[in-house]
Amino acid sequence: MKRRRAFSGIQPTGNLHIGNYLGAIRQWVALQVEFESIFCVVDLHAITVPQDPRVLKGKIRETAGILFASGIDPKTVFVQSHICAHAELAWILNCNIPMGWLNRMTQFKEKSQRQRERVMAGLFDYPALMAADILLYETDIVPVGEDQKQHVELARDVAQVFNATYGLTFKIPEPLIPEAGARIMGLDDPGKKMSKSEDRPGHAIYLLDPPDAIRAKIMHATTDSLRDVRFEESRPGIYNLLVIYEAFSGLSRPDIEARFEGRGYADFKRELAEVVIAGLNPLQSRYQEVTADPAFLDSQLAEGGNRVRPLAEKALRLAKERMGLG
Ligand code: ATP
Ligand code: LTN
Repeated sequence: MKRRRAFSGIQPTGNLHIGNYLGAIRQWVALQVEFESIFCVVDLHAITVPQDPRVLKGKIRETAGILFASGIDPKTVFVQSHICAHAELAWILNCNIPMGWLNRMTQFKEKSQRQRERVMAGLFDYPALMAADILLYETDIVPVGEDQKQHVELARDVAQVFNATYGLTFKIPEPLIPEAGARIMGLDDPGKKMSKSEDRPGHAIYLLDPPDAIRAKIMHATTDSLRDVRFEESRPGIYNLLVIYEAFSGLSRPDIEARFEGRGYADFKRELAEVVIAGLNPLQSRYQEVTADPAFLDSQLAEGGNRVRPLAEKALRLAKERMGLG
């Protein structure tokens, strides 16, 4: 029987952090067994906000290297801009997405506030390109963190409207959100999600952070003035740290609370740092190996693109035909 297909994407911007790992990458690794998987380094999404061209190229390799080092099969990874069909289908979908849908996207609202006067049309249109990514591959499931659910829903909506208007063309995808780690918050501000675009030093734990940096960041993480180590959402700082502990240790919430009964925050934070360091250790040591030869890494990405291009081209051809183009 044909395996169902999983598709997801990650932007080659900033430094990947434990939110990206727990909310997305780790889940992708596990899903490879059950699903035929395709993962995309979405460089066209990255340029929806200004990027330094000299940095972007290196970030594409770094992102791919982290995926490979985490246990993603290199054969299933490609770079978005290597396949023209993404931009082309995005344009076609653009002409089928009402402005009102895009106006409701919370990510746009947040990011456009940060960019102020430099908000480009591409940032507003970001969900159309993401819908194209997903719909080009007859995707069944889209494993993402909580923050991307709204975008996956927009992809479903546009696929449904397109199918109803022009005849069956696209498969309708489902989002898949992990149970633990779907939304890791900033260490310095547990009211905001941990994000690559925030560059304050104590905000995020990066996947390539050395052990001492991880210890320092966790010891300085914002908590409250209480003492007991318990999962209570009304105490966002300690709650976020506990969620991180839960995700890396695999222990249940009652077991974690029992373990730290009467021990206080400092003790808990020390132990959390060691759990995170140990959890990232295999990834960090493999990263050096898989990125040692950049030319080889580039060739793996080119091959990844060659493998999936026929699928994308077939889906694009059908969409164009349905609309009476060309
Ligand atoms: P940016 O802040 O620049 O938008 P990002 O940190 O959100 O970047 P992306 O490349 O947009 O990173 O996201 C890659 C994947 O990581 C997505 O599936 C996203 O849902 C997930 N993700 C991002 N941040 C978090 C977080 N704080 N907690 C859990 N999952 C996250
Ligand atoms: N918007 C996503 C990245 C992304 C994506 C996709 C995820 C681009 N295309 C297709 C899933 C499917 C993000 O910012 N994390």
